[in-house]
Amino acid sequence: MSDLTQYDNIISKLDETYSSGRANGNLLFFGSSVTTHSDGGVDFEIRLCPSLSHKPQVSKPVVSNPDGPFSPPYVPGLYVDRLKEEEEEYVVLMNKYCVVPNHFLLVTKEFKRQTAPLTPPDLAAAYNLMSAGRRQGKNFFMFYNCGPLSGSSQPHKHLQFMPIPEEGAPPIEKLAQRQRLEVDGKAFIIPSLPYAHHVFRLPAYRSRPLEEILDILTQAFISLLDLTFQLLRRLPTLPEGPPAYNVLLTFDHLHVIPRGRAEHTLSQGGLDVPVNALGFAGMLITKSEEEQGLLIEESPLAILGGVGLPVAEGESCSTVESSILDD
Ligand code: B4P
Repeated sequence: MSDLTQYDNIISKLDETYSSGRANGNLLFFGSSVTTHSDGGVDFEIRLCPSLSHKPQVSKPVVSNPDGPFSPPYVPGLYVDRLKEEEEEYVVLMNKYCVVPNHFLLVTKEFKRQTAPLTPPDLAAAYNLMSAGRRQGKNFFMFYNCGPLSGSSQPHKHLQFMPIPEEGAPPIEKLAQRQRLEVDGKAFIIPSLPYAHHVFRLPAYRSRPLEEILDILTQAFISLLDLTFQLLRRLPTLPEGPPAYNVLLTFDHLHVIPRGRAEHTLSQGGLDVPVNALGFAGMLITKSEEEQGLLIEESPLAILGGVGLPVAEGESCSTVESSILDD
């Protein structure tokens, strides 16, 4: 059993690190406003963030740290703490370019690639951070952008944690919660979503010993990844580069969404809309009112369909995998 107090310590340091990071100029906050737009049963959160157009391009070389911002020396104002899960060491950093306060990152201490799948320690650390948040009345979900086509921009492995209101859930997660499953312990798809995806319903928070839940989470990830690769193998042409997919983790579900493209080109105006895992949580971001209008006109679900992969034939039913849960 890993040391859970390290997770509590990290969560309790977030507010202060966020405030001091902003005050000393190491953490840049971009103000935004949110509109809800319903599309195909999903209440999409469309965030308008004009100041994001002034954000520097992360592809530019960082003079202060040639190994990248997620390797030492860390910017002191963004560094929260380190932690260890099994044999894996991590650091927790505040997101430098923050749209939602307290958005933070879990970064591998040694350089690992962002094209690598999540490991059992990655998943355990994510679940433990979310649980520590819950113990302190702070709700987070985790997202992971795997591979260049998934919307990632940093090559060093990092999982991201997005705050959400207590009792709240990202819009597509709410749709997953509404699915009535005939059996537990099987991957399922949400029939109304027009892109390939697989979801696994996790045992309720604290309904089983932590070790058991973490084991189920690992088995669920392996099972969803296997389904993703089966789907990729059936495609007539593989998307370019290493396999790309997004992962979302809440207390109730694990979602894996394979990607075919990093951006969707809007049919009106030809603008390219980049989409990361947050898009598949039902949260899209735009930098201008014009872009926001065009995005809504195009339909958020069509945009997700444009950057995802087609649903495999025969996967229209809601459960798709053999059981991994012991009764
Ligand atoms: P990636 O996995 O590589 O990519 P990303 O989340 O899509 O963010 P990207 O970097 O492409 O930024 P974008 O303009 O799309 O994650 C890298 C993460 O590291 C990001 O969170 C990034 O901000 C952060 N980062 C980069 N350099 C850093 C440094 N030196 N130190 C610490 N952290 C660093 O989006 C800009 C911001 O808006 C991002 O924070 C993104 O997560 C957020 N965002 C995007 N869509 C959103 C939505 N729908 N709602 C709320 N926020 C949203």
